Amino acid sequence: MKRVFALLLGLCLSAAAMAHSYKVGEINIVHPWSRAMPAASTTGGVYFALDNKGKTADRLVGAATPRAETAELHTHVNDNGVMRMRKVEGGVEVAPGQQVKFAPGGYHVMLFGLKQPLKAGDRFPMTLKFEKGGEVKVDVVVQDGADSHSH
Ligand SMILES: [Cu+2]
Repeated sequence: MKRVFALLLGLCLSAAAMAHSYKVGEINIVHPWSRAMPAASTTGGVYFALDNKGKTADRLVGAATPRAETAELHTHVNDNGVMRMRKVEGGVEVAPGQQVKFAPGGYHVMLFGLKQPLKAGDRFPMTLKFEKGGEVKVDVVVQDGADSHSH
């Protein structure tokens, strides 16, 4: 019985950790994920990689999710040795042949006013808006850390 449970757990974990990706215009959105947060937290971050395999640049200009009141594009800047978050004005460009990573400590989609805590194993929908490609709906997987999956 114990062994069956362990096996099922293993299957669930690998299904949740499996990389998923989406395409809009020239851009591939690889493995959107969010870090699990304590239940009291009302903010969170969403991360993914943007791959441009096409011949023209595109630009991520916005994000929205029913899971939070607002979603903003953020980056971290070094302000005299102190890392601070800053809202990205004008979007994030992805040049042809380039990959732009949204990851902890760098670019991220910041969620404010979470309507439900971010619990590991959850999934929630998010819409990403690109200047040329338009809008695409992705599923964000909530997980404990960046290293629980591989590409
Ligand atoms: Cu932020």
